Amino acid sequence: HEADAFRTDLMTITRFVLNEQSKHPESRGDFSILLSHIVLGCKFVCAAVNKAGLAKLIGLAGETNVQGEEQKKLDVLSNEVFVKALVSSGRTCILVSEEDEEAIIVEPSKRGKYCVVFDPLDGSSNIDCGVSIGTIFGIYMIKDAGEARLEDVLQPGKNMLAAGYCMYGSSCTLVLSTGSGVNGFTLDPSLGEFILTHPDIKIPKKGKIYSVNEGNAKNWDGPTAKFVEKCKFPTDGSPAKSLRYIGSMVADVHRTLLYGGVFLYPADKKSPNGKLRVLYEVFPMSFLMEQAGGQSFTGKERALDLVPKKIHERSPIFLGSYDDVEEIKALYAAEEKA
Ligand code: P6P
Repeated sequence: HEADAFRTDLMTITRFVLNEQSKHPESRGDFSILLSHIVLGCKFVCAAVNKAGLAKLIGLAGETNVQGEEQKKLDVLSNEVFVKALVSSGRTCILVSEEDEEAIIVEPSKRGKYCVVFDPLDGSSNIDCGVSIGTIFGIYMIKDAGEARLEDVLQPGKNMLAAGYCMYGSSCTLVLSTGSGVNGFTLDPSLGEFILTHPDIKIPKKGKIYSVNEGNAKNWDGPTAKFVEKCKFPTDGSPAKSLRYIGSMVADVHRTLLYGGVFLYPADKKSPNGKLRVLYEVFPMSFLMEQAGGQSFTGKERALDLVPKKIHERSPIFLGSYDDVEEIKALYAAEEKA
C-alpha cells in the first residue's frame, strides 16, 4: 500500500556525513568517525533524558535511588558520556565542556586532530518540568598536530569546521552544519538511527517573533531596550511581534531557525558580558545561523569574529533572521555615533 510503504531511500546521518566526506577525497574519514561518536553520545543522552522521569535520574547528585545507587544528575551523566565517547573516538586532543572548569587534554596515545567544545546538557535547570533541553557542540581543527595547547580552542568561531545541537524534546532532533548548509535529523527509535527530516534549513529573512527574558528589562542598555520597544510598538505600521521565550537555548534557537525571528541574550548591568558562553553556546549557534542565511551579533561585532581569551568566557548575543539582526546592529551603530 502506498500509504504505509517504507521510505526506502533512508538518508541516515551516517550516510549523510559520508557523502559530505566524499567531497573531500583527501580526508581519511577522521571527521566522520568523530561525528559518529558525537551521534552515539546524543543517542545515549536521549535515552537517559527520556527515562529520567521514570528512573528518577533527575534530582540532585548524592541522592540514592530505589536500588540505593548513588544518583548522578543528568548533566553530570551526560558529560561523562560525551567525554568518554569523544576520547574513545581517538580523533580528539582537547575537549572543553561546560561541566569541567579546566580543558581536558586527551592522553597522547588516544589523540587526534580535532578539538571539541560542548555543553552536554544545556538548559538542564528545565529538566524537572519537562521543557526541551539539548547538547550543543562545536569542532575545531588543532593548529599544529602533536601539540595539544589551550590556544587550539581559543580560536574565533569562524574557524569552526562544524557545529550542531541535539534537542531532547517530544522527538530527538539533531541539527548539524559541516560548513555547507544546515541539515536536521530526527532519531527513529525503532531503527536507532538519525534520519534526515529537515534538509537544507534556511531561516526566514525576517521574522515575527522576538525571544528574550523580559524580566531583565530594567537592566538593558539603550539599543536593546529600543529594539524590544519597536517589537511591541512598531512605528512603521507593521504588526507587533510575538514574544516566545522558553528559557532553554536549544529550544529557543531551534524555533528561531525554523520559524524565523530573533533570539537575544543581551548584556545588562547585572552581567556586562551577558550570560551565554562563547565557545559552546554562542559560537555553535552563530555558526548554524550564518549557515542557514541568518546572522549573529554581539552588540559590538559579528559573533564568529570574537576571539575568546578564556574557555568559559561569556558574550551578549543577538541571533536569527538576517533583517531582524540588521535592525539591532543599526541601533547599536547609532549609539556608537551618539
Ligand atoms: P535566563 C539555561 O539555563 C541557559 O543556559 C540557556 O539554555 C538559556 O537560554 C538561558 O540560560 C536562560 O537564561 O536568565 O533567561 O533564565
